Amino acid sequence: MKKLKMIRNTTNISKLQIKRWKFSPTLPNVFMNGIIFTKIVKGKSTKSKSHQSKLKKIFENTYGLPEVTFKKKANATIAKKAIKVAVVFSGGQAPGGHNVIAGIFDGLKKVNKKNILIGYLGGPTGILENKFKIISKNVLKKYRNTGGFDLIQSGRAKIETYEQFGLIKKNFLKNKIDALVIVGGDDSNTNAAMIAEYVIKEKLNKCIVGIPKTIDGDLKNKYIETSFGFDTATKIYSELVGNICKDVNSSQKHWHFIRLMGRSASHVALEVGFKTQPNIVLIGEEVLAKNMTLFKIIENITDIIVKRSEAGKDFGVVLVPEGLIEFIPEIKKLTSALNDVLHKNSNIISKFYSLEEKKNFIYNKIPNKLSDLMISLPLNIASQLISDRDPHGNINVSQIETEKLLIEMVYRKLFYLKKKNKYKGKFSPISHFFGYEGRCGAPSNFDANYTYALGYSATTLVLNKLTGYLSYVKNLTRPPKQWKCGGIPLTAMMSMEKRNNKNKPVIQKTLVNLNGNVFKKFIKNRNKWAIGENYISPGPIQYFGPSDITDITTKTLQYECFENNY
Ligand code: FBP
Repeated sequence: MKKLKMIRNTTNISKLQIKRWKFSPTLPNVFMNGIIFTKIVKGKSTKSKSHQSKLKKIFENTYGLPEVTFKKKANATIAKKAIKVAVVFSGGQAPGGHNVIAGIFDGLKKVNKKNILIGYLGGPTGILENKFKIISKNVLKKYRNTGGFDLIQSGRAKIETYEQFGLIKKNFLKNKIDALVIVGGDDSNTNAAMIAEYVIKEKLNKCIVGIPKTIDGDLKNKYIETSFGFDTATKIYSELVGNICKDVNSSQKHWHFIRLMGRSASHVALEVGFKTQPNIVLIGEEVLAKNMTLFKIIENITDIIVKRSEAGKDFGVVLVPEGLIEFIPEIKKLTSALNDVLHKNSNIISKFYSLEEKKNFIYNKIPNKLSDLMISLPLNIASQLISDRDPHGNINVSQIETEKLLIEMVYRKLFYLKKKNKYKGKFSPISHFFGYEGRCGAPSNFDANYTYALGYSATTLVLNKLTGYLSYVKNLTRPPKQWKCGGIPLTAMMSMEKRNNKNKPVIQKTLVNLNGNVFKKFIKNRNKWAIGENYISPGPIQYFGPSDITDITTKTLQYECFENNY
């Protein structure tokens, strides 16, 4: 009877999920047995890479704090007074989020059973609207090691107005919150830095810490080796791309143009490129550095298509990073002009009923050269470029079908070459976009362990009242027990950027380093990949089995670790 009830309760749950609930993440030695035996070692004071004096003025209380590392000590940290901690997800989903919560929860409970964890619902809006859920052992049970952010959801609200800070203060006091952990990418951790500065200024005695999340892999620097979610998401995309490579090599009749998520940096495309070895991998950062026009990109792609066709191969696979569009010099100028017009005229534009009205208004407000470019673009792309920006002022690149733009332009170019008798092949393109498919996947062993450790590390920062820090876990290419944990001041990673037409402090994204190991390795291989069929099909993520297939992390991290001597 008991068994029957259990089966009934789990009819919408896969067997894999049930097995994964039982996976017990391995903690770094500093948190052995789940107990926080840590001593805080403070390093030298930090400074931002750029805009030091401006940032110092904005972050009077949190600028220049020292890096902190955790060392093991003989006695466990014991907190006599119970505390109440809140956690919030902010921005796009990334595999492993639930384990961050599990790490914070378990860390808190080990220190004092009476500690409470609540989760704000729907992202930062939940803090403003005071919508939350109490995280209990029972609630959490079914979310351990699972993908998604569905336990408390997420959102992209930007925290910047006086009224918003007032609401945060009110709700913190009302709920007697001692600390807030913000799990997010560059924009969300910028929110964390602003709130941290505010709570100190207001003498609220609250602790604010951040956790580095984003599948894009661009929240990394000398302190943060990778953001969580990148490992799992790129493994999922690699499986899909690898399958397409197999398919294309079997039917030998299509060109697949596959756009991969990553709103700015091309880390995802590069990683998937290494794992699957397709014929072409476009890298946005290279396009920018070489000032490559759209025309030039199309020429490069068609050169390869023609060469392969001459060898009797009218098929291939092209990877397109979604952020590419904003790296193309003329489109970069165009989007920047559009951002200004959209921001300055948001009230008027919101009243337009039709897309045509919106377009006419906008085209008249940008320089002639740019409106000519806009008119030359395929209609769907032009409309996507003028769609609403996110609350942080970013263009929603996930909605721009760059792969279709490339297909159309390549098609035009091949048509022209055919007329000139320079191309005799058959171009049969198929477009794909892999983005949302990877963001909520069940976390790989790496991400499950990493996020759990990040949660523990955040709890340690909270217990030590280290406000304005980002939790970190390093040494990630070694086994989890050897990982090192600590915190880095959020302000050390900031710079000033133009957003919504104003200069604002933001956490700096790290783009693909064209002088780094990862890109150099790619350059060495890409000509071979272009002409041959060196395709790899890595298959699905493995959760059980030998450690060399279940626990290996990304090529990016392995190459970077070699380069930086981690
Ligand atoms: P974060 O930077 O918030 O982690 O989000 C990354 C991302 O997955 C991008 O790759 C993508 O462009 C964007 O989110 C899509 O966002 P949305 O979920 O709002 O469509």
